[in-house]
Amino acid sequence: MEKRIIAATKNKNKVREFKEILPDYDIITQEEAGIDVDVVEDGKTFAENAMKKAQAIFDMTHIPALADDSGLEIFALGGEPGVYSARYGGEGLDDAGRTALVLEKMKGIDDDALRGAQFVCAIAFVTEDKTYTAQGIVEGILTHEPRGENGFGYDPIFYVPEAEKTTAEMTSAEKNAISHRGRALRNLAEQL
Ligand code: ITT
Repeated sequence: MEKRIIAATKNKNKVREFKEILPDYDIITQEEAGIDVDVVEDGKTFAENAMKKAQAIFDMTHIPALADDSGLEIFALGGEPGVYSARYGGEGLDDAGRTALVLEKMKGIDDDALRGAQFVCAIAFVTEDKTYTAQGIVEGILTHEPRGENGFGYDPIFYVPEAEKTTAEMTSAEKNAISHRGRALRNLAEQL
């Protein structure tokens, strides 16, 4: 199978992790392919949104297109922010603002047993003759304050008990070994 893939994402951190997790593939960015589109993410599920992104970029390029729709589901908040993870609290917030908002919403919920959350990653890979899907999940506990400088998004507040670290305190190799994205992409690789 052709090893060249286009990453159907505008998130540079996702592209970096795609390359780390799938070193055998030649992964190019939308920027490198000269594409600047914002695919409307109006699906109700991660899987639906991943499919929309991969299909749209494949249709424009005819290069096998890999999309990731992912996010943080907090059990005590009924699964919020979920598919809205990237825009939680509105467009004006950055990663630090969104993690602060999560910590604010979790104020008063002090027992770790009630601070459970999961990162979910849905992958869609659209090629000329076949479409593949995969999903990965990692469970953790929300911290009370940000910890660690690595990763992106909600990593500084996502503590993984088995590792005794937040995903922002892990090296990228450590994170990829247990992460929702690592699990989903390794599952995809097995299908290819
Ligand atoms: P694209 O749609 O262009 O791929 P995006 O950042 O908007 O980029 P999503 O809609 O899938 O992507 O939103 C995912 C958000 O969930 C992301 O912006 C982070 O806030 C959060 N997230 C996903 N994976 C994460 C990870 O590994 N570590 C920390 N936060 C993560």
